[in-house]
Amino acid sequence: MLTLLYSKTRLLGRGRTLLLDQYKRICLKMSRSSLSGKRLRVLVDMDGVLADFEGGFLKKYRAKYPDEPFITLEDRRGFWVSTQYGELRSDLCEKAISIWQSKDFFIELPPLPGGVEAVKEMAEMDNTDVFICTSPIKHYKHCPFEKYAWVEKHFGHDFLEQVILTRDKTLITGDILIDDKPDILGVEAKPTWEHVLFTACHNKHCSMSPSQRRLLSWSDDWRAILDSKRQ
Ligand code: DGP
Ligand code: MG
Repeated sequence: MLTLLYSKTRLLGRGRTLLLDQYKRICLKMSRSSLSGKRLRVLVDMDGVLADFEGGFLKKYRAKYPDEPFITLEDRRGFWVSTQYGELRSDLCEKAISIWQSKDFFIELPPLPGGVEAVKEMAEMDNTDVFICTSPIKHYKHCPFEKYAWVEKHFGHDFLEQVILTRDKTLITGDILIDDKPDILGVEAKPTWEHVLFTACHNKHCSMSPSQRRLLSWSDDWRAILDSKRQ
């Protein structure tokens, strides 16, 4: 297959060698997976798992609206920040939304402790593929660009290959999805992955089904969770 690609690329001219690099990388990945049997595919969420969405939001909200009431991280309940702010006072819902729709919100989110290091370690593990699987907000002016920029900033340019932007994570196949959203729903009723709930200020009080597992933080034993899924 590679020989074919080489000759095809020569015909296409030198300017296409970048394409060849891309093909080579894909072929290498394909041959690695067929030679070594089943590889573990780990999907890792970004906001609330790798990037501190809640802390970043509160800091910018308080800076922009210093005279308005706010909700401490201790008092956060429910996944949707805007819903809880709207319950506090109806106009605060829009004010909350204005924070994450602003330029530089996503790129400036601080990393959560240990997350970047853990994902880099996972990516180096034998028979393991790791992808950052994140849902962009529908106000797309800044968010998708800044999510890529965040990954490049903290993981380096090559890791952009591992980014999956989707509003529906049930469509993505994988063995594990580490995510702070308690209910991950979409068009696929039976996703292939096991959802491991990453503990966050908004979900720590949530009750869970006995079979569901949590990762309390990146200091928790994520390696054991990965190992439990290996054949
Ligand atoms: P994810 O972490 O991939 O599940 O992405 C969820 C996104 O939704 C993340 O950017 C945080 C954002 N988010 C949190 N609260 C709200 C909210 O109340 N409204 C909207 N539109 N987005 C929110
Ligand atoms: Mg999240």
